[in-house]
Amino acid sequence: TVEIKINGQPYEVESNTSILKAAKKAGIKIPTLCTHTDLEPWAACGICVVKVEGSPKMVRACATTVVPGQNYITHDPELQKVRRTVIEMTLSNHPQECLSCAKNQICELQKLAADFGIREIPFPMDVKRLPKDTSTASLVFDPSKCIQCGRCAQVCQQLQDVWALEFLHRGHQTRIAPAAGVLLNESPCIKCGQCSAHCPVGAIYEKSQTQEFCDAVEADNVHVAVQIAPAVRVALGEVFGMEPGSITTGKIYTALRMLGSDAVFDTNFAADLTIMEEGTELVKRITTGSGVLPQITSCCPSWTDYMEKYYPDMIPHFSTAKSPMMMQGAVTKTYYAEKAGIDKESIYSVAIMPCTAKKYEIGRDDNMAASGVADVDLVLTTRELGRMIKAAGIDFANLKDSEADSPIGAYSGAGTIFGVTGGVMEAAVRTAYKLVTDAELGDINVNAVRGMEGVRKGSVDFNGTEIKVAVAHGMANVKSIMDEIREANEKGLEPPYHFIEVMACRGGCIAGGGQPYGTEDNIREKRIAGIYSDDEKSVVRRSHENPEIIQIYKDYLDEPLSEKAHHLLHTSYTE
Ligand code: HC0
Ligand code: SF4
Repeated sequence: TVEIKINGQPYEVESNTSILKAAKKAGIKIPTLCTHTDLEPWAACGICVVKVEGSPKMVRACATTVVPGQNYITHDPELQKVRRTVIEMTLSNHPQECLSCAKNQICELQKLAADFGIREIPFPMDVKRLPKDTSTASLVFDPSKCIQCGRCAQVCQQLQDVWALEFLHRGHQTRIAPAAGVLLNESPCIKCGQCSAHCPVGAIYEKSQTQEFCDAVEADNVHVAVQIAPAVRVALGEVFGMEPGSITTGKIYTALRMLGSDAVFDTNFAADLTIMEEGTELVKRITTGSGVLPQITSCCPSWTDYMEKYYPDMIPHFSTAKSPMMMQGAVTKTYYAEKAGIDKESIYSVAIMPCTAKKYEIGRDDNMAASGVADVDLVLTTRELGRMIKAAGIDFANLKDSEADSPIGAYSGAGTIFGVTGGVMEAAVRTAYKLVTDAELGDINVNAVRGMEGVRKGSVDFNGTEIKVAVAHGMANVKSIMDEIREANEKGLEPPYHFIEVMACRGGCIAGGGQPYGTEDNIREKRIAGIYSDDEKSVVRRSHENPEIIQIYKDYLDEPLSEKAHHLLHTSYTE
């Protein structure tokens, strides 16, 4: 640590930390628009300027490391004037459409303008309107609202290694856009939505489809069946002022019924179903030598898209199991429809997801493959559900809990941990162990695959057989593992692993691109703790012990990988 002063007060801070972070630790907020704790600073916006006592220059707090003994002035009239001018210039070149903006009330520029008490815009310019890019099913990119802070491009490049977004042109013409000026759906974009989750203003946001939900609820003879994803339950509360990580599953079920849903199910049920199929597939690959190893998870649609674009040679490694969302849709329109005596054509199947790529996933070909009609009709993000609940005047934080509907609503703790990085792996291990050894795993918490390291490798002892596993999250972290597998394949070596889990977003779905704004590592940790505590509180913690899972195989699917299961629950990939 080093000793510094901030506004004359002594502090001991970590060496090599930035002035911005040191001040934050000391409880002093230096405003900024371009930095984010997920990203390296690149000093774009110029709002975080501070003074070093004794020096005539102002420095940018985000990109300047503390020097022992220095005294930093973070707030004085001159600094405030500089910051105010930058904010006024930004506002001058920004559409004045706050009332109808996707980020109204949560926009960081709007907040700064409010904090600085800006009452008029001194240099109003004619804002150049550029067309909105609505080319993907997931996102809307409105370049007119872009303030060139660069966060989206940094996220897309640093965290996701996709490089769909970059700075085009130079000088005052600079703007952020897909490389080479193409539309987003013509770019390498994987629809993860991390750009939208990091945009401080309303320049990139999810394609809002809440009206479609309202229309379905209003329509005659439409049976609206909704599922909620694992990660939604530990984040939605944030929209209503609850602590990140608060488990609100029962409140969400209640709210969905108040919004007019006819049946409320849980994607966690299908996560258990995925484990039955994907776990059995894994065990088959290990014990019979049919199919290549390692098996790689395929439930993250951004990862699937990325793999098809960049690692098509890995297709044989991909589990053929559909994602839980797609499985839930498939059994909603078949098994549930038959049991409830409802015509599948009249069911409108809605998925509430922490993810923008899930909107893209239902456009993939196999959405029609199971039931003959669309298995999932509509995907809404956690943010969209939050808005619908607000618009309906529902006091979410004080709602009573209710239960999901049968026969596809019950879930185990293994199903819920799908929402965190390493969770699919851990859930699979809990069931694969039973399938291989015919005994139950002693310590059910598989700590080897937990944590926030970008790549985690470990092994699990299956009664004398060592099962080697690896987990990667944040798309930029997947390369080292894929290269290892590719090299082993090319040289004809033993596969380095048996099973790999990949999630595109840092932390897994709990930090998906459709979650409430403001996701940073401290929030990720709280949501993850919420998920693990949901698992710990569950009476049933292994997918194969979920009574509704046992029932669906008995009544309908026969056994994992049966012909019917193959038809309804498995998919294929294209180069
Ligand atoms: Fe996920 Fe899923 S865990 S991808 O992160 O597998 O979005 O929450 O719903 O489908 O279950 C997202 C979350 C899901 C799926 C599940 C998987
Ligand atoms: Fe990049 Fe993901 Fe945004 Fe696409 S959705 S531009 S891949 S950050």
